[in-house]
Amino acid sequence: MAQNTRGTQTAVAGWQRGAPGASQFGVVGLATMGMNLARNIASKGIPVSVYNRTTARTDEVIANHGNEGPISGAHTVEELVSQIARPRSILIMVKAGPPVDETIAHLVRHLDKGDILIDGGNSYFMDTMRRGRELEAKGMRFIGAGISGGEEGALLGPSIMPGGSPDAYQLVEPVLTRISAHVDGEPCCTYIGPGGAGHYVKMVHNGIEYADIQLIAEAYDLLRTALSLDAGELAKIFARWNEGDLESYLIQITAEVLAKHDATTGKPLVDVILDEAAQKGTGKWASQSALDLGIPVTAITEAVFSRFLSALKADRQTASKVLSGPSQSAESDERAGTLVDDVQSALYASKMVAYAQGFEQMQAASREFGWDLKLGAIARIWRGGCIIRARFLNRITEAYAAEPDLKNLLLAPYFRDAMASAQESWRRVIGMAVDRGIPAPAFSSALAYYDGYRRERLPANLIQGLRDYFGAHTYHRIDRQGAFHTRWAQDGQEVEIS
Ligand code: NBP
Repeated sequence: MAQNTRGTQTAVAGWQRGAPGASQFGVVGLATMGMNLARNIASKGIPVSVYNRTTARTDEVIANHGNEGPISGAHTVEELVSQIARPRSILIMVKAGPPVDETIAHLVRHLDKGDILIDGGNSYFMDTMRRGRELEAKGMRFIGAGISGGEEGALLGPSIMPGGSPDAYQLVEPVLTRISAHVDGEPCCTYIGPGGAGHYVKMVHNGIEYADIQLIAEAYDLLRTALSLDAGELAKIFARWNEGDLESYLIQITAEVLAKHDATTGKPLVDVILDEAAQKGTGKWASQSALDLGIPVTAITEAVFSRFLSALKADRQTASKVLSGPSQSAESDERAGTLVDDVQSALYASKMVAYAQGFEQMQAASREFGWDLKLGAIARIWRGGCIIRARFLNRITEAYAAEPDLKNLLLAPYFRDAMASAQESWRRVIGMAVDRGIPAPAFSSALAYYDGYRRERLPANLIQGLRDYFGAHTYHRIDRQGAFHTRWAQDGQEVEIS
């Protein structure tokens, strides 16, 4: 008998630590994520063998957590492989990039045909497609699984987005669904699609997470700057927002971060944190892929650009002494009274745009790569475990359930109506930000997207005219089929090209 993480006893008939074939699962890479996923698996009574390149880390994990459930440590890959029952299922949780290839190459030498490797890190989806092809050629099966939820999610139940070999998924599904988060009795794990589909969806999840975080930061900055609210007052506002439509993990932790005081200075911790945001690249990949697909994911891309701008701290310090802005004046009492509610509405509307764009990107990728992504099911598995989990995701699931081929979420009745009721506030907030010189790039670009998307006629007619003038790129007419060119600088005559 062993104690699992929830303190209940785990009985595994006949399980013997380290015995050949005694484990149902393997985990390679025991940093934060791998260790906690292995503990999660063991806490469900599923025997798991673990291995880490630096063996001291394996020993440390077994010493600290070996009594939580059936976990065996292995000091070599050979030892790990020998401990796992066939066909073997091994989850790789090492740093994304070359370490994944090195780990696969090392493992493959000791595996048999039919064994299953699962890469649960934040791998680039094109790498996942390549690895799947290479492993399949060797008779092995590969799953690229996006896993979201950070340290706590990995331990208590993440959102899992597995893609790749469907028959391999059937074999590992019982374990993956068991360790995932559950909402309304449903697991936050479902088969996403072939090839790199799982990692693609995780990449877009992270892109939406970037946008969501940027929007929250802009809401904080707008209220802080315009109303001179301190961190404690802002914490209360975010806590209140978390009781309405905005209810989500990110809004909840925003309230907690704002309420925290620094032990050294006694000031709100947020006020002593440097204003330079780092990134690991998944938001940038999401933007790059959207550019390749021709899908305007402006909120995600603005969030990535905003992190770049934040990183130019020294340049901003110089510019702050050189460049002028509007004269700052306190908000009138009248405007201040409604500003908090207006920012709440603007945040919700901008967030709806960010999600609509992310889902449109997944729809385009699904077409491009032949993945047949089920967008409603993706929203369903994001309701729990992951960083962007939110009440609002139920609305997305419902929208796709009502209309699986929905072109854009904003067209679904709930979103259409919510945008209509938020837009006056949204416009007031952006007007105020512009008047006062407060940067709100994600709020503003989301509104510009909304206004562009709902316009039947955009000024691209003039763009086409200009392109035709300087480059003879031709244009289409609204009243006739075919491509046309005007000899602008010659006789001014229009000619039909095809
Ligand atoms: P890290 O991304 O920090 O990677 C550390 C692990 O990679 C250690 O086990 C390390 O072994 C191993 N490793 C490295 Br580095 N190079 C290796 C190599 N050449 N061969 C074998 N092992 C190697 O770990 P993490 O933060 O737990 O994240 C794991 C994956 O999950 C990453 O892809 C990450 O992006 C993703 N992810 C992380 C989070 C999060 O909240 N941290 C959330 C969601 C997804 P060593 O001990 O011997 O150096």
